Parts: sequence; structure tokens; C-alpha cells
Amino acid sequence: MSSKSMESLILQLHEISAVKFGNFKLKSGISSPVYIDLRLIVSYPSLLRQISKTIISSLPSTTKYDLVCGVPYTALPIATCVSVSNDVPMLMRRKEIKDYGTAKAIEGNFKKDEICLIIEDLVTSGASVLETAVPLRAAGLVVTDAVVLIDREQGGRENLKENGIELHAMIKLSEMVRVLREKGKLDEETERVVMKFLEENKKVAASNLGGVRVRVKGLKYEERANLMKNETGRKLFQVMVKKESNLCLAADVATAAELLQIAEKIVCWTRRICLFEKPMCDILPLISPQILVTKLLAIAEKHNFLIFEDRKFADIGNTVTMQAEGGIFRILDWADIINAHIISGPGIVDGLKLKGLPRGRGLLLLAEMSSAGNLAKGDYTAAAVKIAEDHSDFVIGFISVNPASWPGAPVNPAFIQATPGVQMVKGGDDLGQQYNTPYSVIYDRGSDIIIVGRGIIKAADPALAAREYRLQGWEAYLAKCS
Ligand code: 5BU
Repeated sequence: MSSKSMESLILQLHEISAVKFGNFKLKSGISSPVYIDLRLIVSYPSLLRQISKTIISSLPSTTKYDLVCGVPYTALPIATCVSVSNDVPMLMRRKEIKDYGTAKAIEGNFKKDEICLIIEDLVTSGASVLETAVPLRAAGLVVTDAVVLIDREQGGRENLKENGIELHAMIKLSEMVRVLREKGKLDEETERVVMKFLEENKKVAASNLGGVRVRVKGLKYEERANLMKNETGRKLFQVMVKKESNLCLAADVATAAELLQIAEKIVCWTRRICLFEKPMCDILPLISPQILVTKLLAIAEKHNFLIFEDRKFADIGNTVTMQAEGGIFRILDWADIINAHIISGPGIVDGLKLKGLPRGRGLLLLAEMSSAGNLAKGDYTAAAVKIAEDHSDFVIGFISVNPASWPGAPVNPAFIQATPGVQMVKGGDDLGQQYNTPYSVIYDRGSDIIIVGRGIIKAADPALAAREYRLQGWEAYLAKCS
């Protein structure tokens, strides 16, 4: 793009008040002396036409792409105009889908391995571009480049590069400030304040949480295995390292036959599942529990994964000892890992530990939940951390959603964070479940393990979906460590 047309664009954006100077609280939580709202451009067709014509000319001539896809929502009209004026087919990413099994994350026609260029209006950390890249890649498309109207120069370029995406910016925020100053639209003091802000906020972590979090370089799982006191917790870290997997498959199926089939097929095909979450005993109709357990243990042994009985104990200490040890399932005889609510207080951990520790089992405490409106937050979550610290020989970690934002985070790195509510696209189901992407869960929210149920079980090809989740989860972990 010529400097003349860049200047003209900058002045027009300023003219329509798409760029404002003052004191603004950004979505990310930080205060900024400059605010950019590009949603306005739909009201100015000639400006939109100009943007969509020139955005493509800001790409190097070597950039290849077969399709374009706008990041919802503000970039959708830009992508549509780019598609029409350059005769390039477009795809649309759904921002929210209700059920991975029935609704498509990507709308439009494409072939596997076609290259898709992502179009975005404004990049800060790059998180929104990544959220669009993940489902595109999961659908078999190749994503190597993204083009943006304005780059706020706050780490987006670097974050995207770490994820294999080169960012091309039509306008950099610092250039915009310079041009506006030259054209007399900004006073010297505002220019100084904005440039200082840009300098000080060069690198923010890719976050879609609404809260900026400076990424703490993550310890590797093998280093954390050495900190873990519980032998099953240690083993879990070791399996994760060996299989290069932080994927826990939640096998929520209705029959024992389906459960075994899934255990055998998905795990065998994928070879990369570290933890297998067996549905709560009360989901499965009664077949011989012993047969089920013997078969499941044999598969776990053959494919080297641990079994997590998602029973979610919640009663007083004395009662849970009986529930865990006895009953028809005799859970502590075979489950490597169990979980418990802390609603009844630390006695529940004492009770489970009494019977579980001598058998070498490990316990995950429910510190947070993924469902909308749940009550596990604040002091409740803090109490779970305290109980875990007091029982770190038995408690191996937490079921959590947002551990990076807990007070005092990061919590003791010996503890494993395992997060349910994971699908390739942010969204939810009709009964309150809320989903985040593998990248967001591991990288932004500071978790270690993604627990995926319907995203895999209900996928058209569960083994392929499992592979993709494994890959996304592991890449996010590597990015966190680097
Ligand atoms: P889904 O199909 O990926 O939504 O399944 C999620 C699994 O995680 C399912 O077995 C739930 O019982 C489990 N889960 C959850 O979704 N949210 C929570 O807060 C807890 C467990 Br605790």
C-alpha cells in the first residue's frame, strides 16, 4: 500500500471517530490512551470498499491463499468485500456452536490442505486470530498468514508467529499516531502518552479471558513430576510426557459395551491419550462391574493410560470411605484417580485418603466447574487449594477452569490442573455446559489437561477428532513452556 493511501485511510478512520484518544478501559482490562472501534466502518461503504481493496495489497506478493476467512464479527464485512472484489472464495467461522456433533464450526466449501488467509480488523494479542485458526486447522485447512487492518503492536505479531502464523498489518498503531500528529490531528502531549503506552505494552499474552495476564514461563511436566508427592500423580505426568499428550478422554456413553469400544478404538488408534475418564458409575446400566473393570484395566495396561473415575464424591468422610471402597464397583480397587467436591469440608479428603492412599490412588479436588452459574468460585476455590496443600501426599491437583487467575497463581506447580468444558470452538450446550478451546484452556487459563467428551465422542470421526485435540493441547503446552 502506498504511503498516500495509508495516510488517506488513517485520516478517514479518524474522521469517522473509529480512532479516539483519551482514557479507555480495554476488554483486556488495561487502561489505554487510544481506542479503536472498527465496527463503525459498515456505515461508510466507500471506506469499506477502500479498505477491502487495499488490505490485500499489503500482503507480500509471495503470500499464497485459496480462501479467506474473517474473524467474527467486525472483520466479516471486510472479508466479504475482499472475497467479492478479489474473486476469492470465503469461509465463515461460527463463533459459537451448540453441539460439535451436529453443527459445523466452519461454513462454506473447501478441500483439505487448501490455504486459508485470515482477515482481522484489529490485532492486540492475536488471541482472536488464533481462535479462528484453531477450527480452520482442525477442519483440515492450512493457515499460515493473517492480514489485519490495524496492528496495536502489543504482542499479536509475536504470539501468532509462535503459532505458525505470519501477521501482515495494513496500518501499525505507531504509524497511525505519527500521521495524525503530522496532519495536526493530535497534540504533542497525546502523541507522547500514546507512544509511551505502546512502548510499555509491547507484549501482552494471547488471552481471550478479558483479563491481561503476563505469561509465566511454564515448567515442563517432567520437572513437575519431580515435585509431585503422590506416586499416581507422578505417573500421570510421566505418561503425559511419554505420549506427548495432555488429553483426557471423557467417555460419557450409555453402555458398558460402548465404553469398552471407545477405550479400545479411540485410544488404540490415537495412541496418545494420557487419561481416560470413566463415566460416573450411575450412568452405566448394570452389567457385571467386575467384567467391565477387568476389561478396562487390560486396555489401560496395553495402551498405557490411567483411569479416572469421575464419581465426584461429595459426602462426609465416613460415608465416602464406604462409597469408594465398597458398593458394586469397588472403585478404589481399580481407579487410579478419583475426584471429590469439597462442599462437606476437609473430612472428605481424610476419608478418601484413609482408604485410597494405601492403594496408591490420587485425588483431584473440584476447585471450579465449567457449567454456567456454578457456585465453585472465590473463597470456595481458595478453600480447595488450602485443603490440597494440607493433603499433598494424596491430592494430585484440581478440576479447574481458570487456574491462572486464582489469587496467588500460579499455585504450587506440583498440582495438576485438569479442565473440562473443552471443544474446538468456544460455546456451550443447552444445559449450561460452557466450552473453551484447547489453546485457551492450556495457554491462557493455565491448565495442564484438557478433558474432552462430546467434542470427540460425538465427532463424525472420533479418532481423528481425538488426534486433533491431542495436537492442539500439546502445542499449547509447548508454547507455554517456550
Ligand atoms: P463434554 O461432553 O466435553 O461436555 O464432557 C465433559 C465431561 O467433564 C463430562 O464427563 C462432565 O461430567 C465433566 N465435567 C464437566 O463438564 N464440568 C465440570 O465442571 C466437571 C466435570 Br467437575
